Amino acid sequence: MNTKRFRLFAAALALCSVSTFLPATEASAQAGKPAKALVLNANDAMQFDKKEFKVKAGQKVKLTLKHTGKFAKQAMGHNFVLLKPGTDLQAFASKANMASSTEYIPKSESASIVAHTKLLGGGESDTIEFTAPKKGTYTYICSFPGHYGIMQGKFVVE
Ligand SMILES: [Cu+2]
Repeated sequence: MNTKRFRLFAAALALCSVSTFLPATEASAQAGKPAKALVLNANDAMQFDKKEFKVKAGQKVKLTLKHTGKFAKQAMGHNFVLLKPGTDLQAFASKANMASSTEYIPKSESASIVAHTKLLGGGESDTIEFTAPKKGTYTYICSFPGHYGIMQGKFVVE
């Protein structure tokens, strides 16, 4: 097979793998569009500055979490953890509390996590890119011990 044919073949394969995750209309409507940039700030008073985001299914999302405070991450660490609908927040958080070696991302619960940032201290930021999952209302939290009760919001996929 020549190179040109091979490229076409590879492109067709890539399209097939996308369409297994999303209905064809949603995937094709979002394909090739620039990522939607979202910014979420977290501070030393244990607060996120936004309570809701709205994106489209299949849309590329580029999310930046900024810790605008001054405290070290051991004292006032923040992250962004996007959870699948139906996740028991309390159960997830208690697993997260014990996961200090993985910065409060519990490996045993990875099936409940859509995407997450690193754990940040004051002045730090982290940007992650992911594809918005299927339609639904997802919850995001900070999984640092004791934070999720206040530090949470809705991530609505339309
Ligand atoms: Cu936090």
